[in-house]
Amino acid sequence: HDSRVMSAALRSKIMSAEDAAALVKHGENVGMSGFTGSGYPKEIPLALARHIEAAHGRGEPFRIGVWTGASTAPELDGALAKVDGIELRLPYQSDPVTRERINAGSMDYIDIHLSHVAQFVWFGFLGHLDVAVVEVAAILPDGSLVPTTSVGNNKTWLDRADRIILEVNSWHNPALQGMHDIYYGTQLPPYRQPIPIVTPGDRIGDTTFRCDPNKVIAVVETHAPDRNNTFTPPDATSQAIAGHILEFLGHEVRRGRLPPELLPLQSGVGNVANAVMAGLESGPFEQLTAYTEVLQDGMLDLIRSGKMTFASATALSFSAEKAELFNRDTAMHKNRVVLRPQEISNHPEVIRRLGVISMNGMIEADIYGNVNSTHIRGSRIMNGIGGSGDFARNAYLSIFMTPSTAKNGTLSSIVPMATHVDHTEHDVQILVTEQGLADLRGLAPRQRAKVIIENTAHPTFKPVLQDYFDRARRGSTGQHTPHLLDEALRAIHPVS
Ligand code: 0RQ
Repeated sequence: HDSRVMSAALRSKIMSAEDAAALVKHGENVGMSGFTGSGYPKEIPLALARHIEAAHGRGEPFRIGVWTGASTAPELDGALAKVDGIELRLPYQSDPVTRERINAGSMDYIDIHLSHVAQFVWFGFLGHLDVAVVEVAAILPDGSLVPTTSVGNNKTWLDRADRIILEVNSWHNPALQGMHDIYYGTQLPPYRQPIPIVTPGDRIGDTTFRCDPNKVIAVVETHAPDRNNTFTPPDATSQAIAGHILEFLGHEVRRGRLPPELLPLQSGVGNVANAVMAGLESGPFEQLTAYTEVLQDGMLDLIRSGKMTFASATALSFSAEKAELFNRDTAMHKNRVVLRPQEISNHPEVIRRLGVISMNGMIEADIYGNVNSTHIRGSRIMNGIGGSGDFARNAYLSIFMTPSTAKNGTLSSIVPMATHVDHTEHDVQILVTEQGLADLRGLAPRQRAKVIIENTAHPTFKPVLQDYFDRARRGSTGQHTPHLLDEALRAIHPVS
């Protein structure tokens, strides 16, 4: 695979993953590539985990700060968490072992809006970045780097880290070169300029990463596929949620509030989001575009069928099958797909300008429309806020969706008061469950409660929620957002 390392200077730095990992020291902050199971380093984190385990075996301390784009894979988060090698993790994660450590209180976790991470590093808010470990598809003769299936925060890691370790993964199709758009125009306040993106397909940057060869301390060659997501075929609940959203979008077109080709779509991760994409496949809308964070299977299908003309994202997040397909047909897809740094894919300015239609999953919403995306019972982290806040506040339409119940119907996803709020009532316009859709635009809090309970709550929880609201109307001191604080956070139970 030598041909992927085309810079003679960097070819001399090729070594084993074991030797490269030994260059990372206890207490360092490490910026790793990786975003939803794509583009993460495949071998160095595993080798590092072995070094850490050996150090712990000798009674030596060895823990590092792990900064990424978003979630990664068992070979990165899972392996390092398992050996208790992570002191602090940021931003988004979804690994079960990592989650356990965080919730046990033995790992610190900072849950940051994905668009904020890079600028916080530049501002100096997060401390010093010691090492960057970044997967690339090739090192070009001039030392610039061809990104792989995610861009995430890699530009910032490469610019800011003292030392750089590169994994050159020859599994990726070399035709990836040219698909990325790495913006180098970001300045620090007060010198910032507008981000000149006015349609999802606009290119404003370089196709490769710039990289100071003097900072590169190791190059490791690998050949391994991304660890991708599995999607279950849309079930009845996901299909019902998707159906309500598609009907609503059609209604908005008929009312003249959306153009027939809609506006650029953003869709979150998971099966419900994928079901919405599948619904669009058979729906009436043509010439669709996306300005989103991750490209899932459903969106690739829309691109391949011609329903979607262009998609901008920061990562590909495909099933194994679709990843193989994209890797095979990269040359064909690269005119319709662009991957950008996450500070640009999720940039509030661009999202607001384009008028993005944002659709994200949630854990629960309360009867006034405050949304919890991250916590179980106010204290246990699930994954993190991801990009949902970047999009929700700035979108043309901000939609949140969930099945109306969780844990086999024993818990309601609509509650009197959310135990943790990621998206306030001010950022939430539409709530959808399989029961129906609550359009909250232009409604005052008491009106919102009526529509949310009526349209989105499961029938077995509706009477409990209605009873709470009725009593709050009588007993609450304030009647703007009526609440009974001594019982607002209590778990509610279904009525059979
Ligand atoms: O737990 O796995 O232990 O059974 O939460 O729930 O139903 O599988 O739903 O995969 O769509 O995830 C909000 C977590 C939804 C996700 C969230 C439990 C449930 C299960 C997962 P188990 P489901 P999904 C941009 C958008 C934040 C980031 C974001 C998320 C687990 O969408 O992380 O939006 N969002 N990014 O049982 C108790 C409830 C529950 C509940 C669900 N009401 N009470 N438990 N669960 N509802 C893209 C990116 O940022 C990458």
